[in-house]
Amino acid sequence: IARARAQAALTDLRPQPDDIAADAIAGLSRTPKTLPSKYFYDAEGSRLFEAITRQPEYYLTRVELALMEAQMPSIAQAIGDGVHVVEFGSGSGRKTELLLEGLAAPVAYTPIEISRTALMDSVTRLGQSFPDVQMLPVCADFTRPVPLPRADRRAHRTLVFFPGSTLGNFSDEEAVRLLRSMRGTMGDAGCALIGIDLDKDPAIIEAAYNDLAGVTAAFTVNLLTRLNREIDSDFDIDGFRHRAHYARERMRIETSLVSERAQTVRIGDHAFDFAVGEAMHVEISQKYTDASFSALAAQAGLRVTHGWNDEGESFGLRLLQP
Ligand code: AVJ
Repeated sequence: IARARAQAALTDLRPQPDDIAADAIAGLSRTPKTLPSKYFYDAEGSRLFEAITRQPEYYLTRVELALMEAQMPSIAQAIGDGVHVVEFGSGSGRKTELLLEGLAAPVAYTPIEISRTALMDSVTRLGQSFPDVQMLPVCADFTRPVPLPRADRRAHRTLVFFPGSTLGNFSDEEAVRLLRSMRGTMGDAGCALIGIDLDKDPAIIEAAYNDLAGVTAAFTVNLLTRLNREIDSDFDIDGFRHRAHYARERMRIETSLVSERAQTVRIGDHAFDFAVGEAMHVEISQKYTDASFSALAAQAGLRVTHGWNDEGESFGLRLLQP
């Protein structure tokens, strides 16, 4: 019965399945060559990302969690009661628990997630810990506008939750588009709580994306393993090396796979030539200052009304309102 109920609550917006081969061919046809970072997260990629968050150099997750733990009363006060929490991505983890625990009487929780399994795992787990919170999962691509399921009448405000500095994986243009879509989801009375990694000493940032154990390198190279398995590509896994560099002028980590030698990669009947040392762009992780983040939010019609940083000013949470 519990299972039937959970399924009845699912809003399935039938996200279009990705055309991974077409995306890879389009990316490799560009100069410089690129591959979309959204394809990092297959089962192995998700496992490797979890392992990254436990590396000593990768401060982001640890600092954000500690920040939420320390500031939750103040965050809850700024947000108020009777909220419908809408998380962009599936929150099965500690951050979502801290938010639902710390808010004053949250009414409903909607994770928006493209993977049906990740989505249902998240609401099953959280539904057990928060029996009084209505679980209203939506299976959709959160980069497109998503109509929300109607929550209980006690919900009078929508809170969009987007932790982890995941916004940083989008270009400024894409980030503004995403923030605009959040603005639409939250409505005039709503707000958004967003986690952002802050600009700081480049050595600290670069170390976070070049951990000594090599977990981030394995995460990056796993993209090629996944493509070889899922599309008809023949990347030589040992022929490419992970490189993550902090481009200070652009305030972002730029991650590439660098070709170790001159080589040709085939996808179906397409062939792509790589020069020795040629860098294929695979990911950006944008860092922010107060000024750069406010400017980005402003382009989406949002104001930063509250902000919390850890003591080291390393990571921040921002509350945005129309
Ligand atoms: C998923 C955006 C939080 O960019 O820091 C971590 C992904 N990539 N190490 C980030 C990632 C390499 C991560 N986020």
